Amino acid sequence: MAEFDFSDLSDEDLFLQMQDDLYDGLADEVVAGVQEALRRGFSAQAILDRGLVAGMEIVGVDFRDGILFVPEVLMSANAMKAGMELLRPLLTQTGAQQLGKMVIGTVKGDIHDIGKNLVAMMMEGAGLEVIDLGINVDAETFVEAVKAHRPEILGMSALLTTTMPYMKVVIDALGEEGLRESLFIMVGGAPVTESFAQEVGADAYGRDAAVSVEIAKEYLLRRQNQPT
Ligand code: B1M
Repeated sequence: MAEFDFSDLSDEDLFLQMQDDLYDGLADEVVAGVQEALRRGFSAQAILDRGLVAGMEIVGVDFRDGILFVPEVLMSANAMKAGMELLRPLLTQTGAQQLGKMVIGTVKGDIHDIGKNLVAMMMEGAGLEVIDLGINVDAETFVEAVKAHRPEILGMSALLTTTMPYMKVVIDALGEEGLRESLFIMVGGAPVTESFAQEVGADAYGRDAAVSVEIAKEYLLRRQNQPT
């Protein structure tokens, strides 16, 4: 376990320490930092924004610049996931009635799942049942999941410029199976943009997890209020 005493730190230093520990891939320390922030009454969203996501942004920059390499980034990712696990109950707990169902996955060729997991957790928290297909999901698996679960919403995540075009492959495959029209398709991930979402024929672009939840809720409420 972490031996560092987090309780001595100011709030600002606590979050800076969390970012440092995430950068260094120290899962136990990240967990201890998150616990301390929760003890101080910070919301899950604040801990994500000021600690975990902020830390991962620094990792991303140094990864891009060749200062960090895959094994180190993997350790940071694991530390982030450990911190997120503590936030999971807060993010997924919902007093809301079941709003609808969503199938989500990271597209084929892509193994990045932190953002997708965050979106899934926050969707659950908003009252959606989420079927998470995981990473490296091919079009056939998306199609089969839509047939099996009949969700109102399908979400796709991609973090690589080389994998984001696969979103169109999935949307086309759903069209060929006659499943496209009944679905609201949302896409997201760091390289995805509003115009890319339109290009591939998605219904919405989710800039981040919070925005994605708002878009999904708005769509489901609109749908419920539509005369049948
Ligand atoms: Co990767 N990686 N990586 N990586 N990695 C990026 C994406 C990169 C931008 C880093 C860089 O160069 N700066 C770069 C991509 C460059 C590009 O394509 N233009 C890159 C690269 C190159 C690679 C490899 C090719 C490296 C290599 O092998 N040489 C390799 C590819 C592996 C593969 O997928 N085939 C690789 C591997 C890895 C690790 C395995 C080490 C690890 C992933 C671990 C894991 O996910 N379990 C990793 C990581 C951690 C990153 C960075 C550093 C962080 C990603 C992350 O988790 N961010 C990333 C740098 C960056 O993105 N700036 C990078 C935190 C997360 C909360 O944000 O995922 O953006 P994000 O999710 C947000 C929104 O985007 C949105 O909401 C989320 C929450 O707010 N969102 C959605 C995401 N999905 C959504 C779906 C929706 C809606 C919203 O649907 C409805």
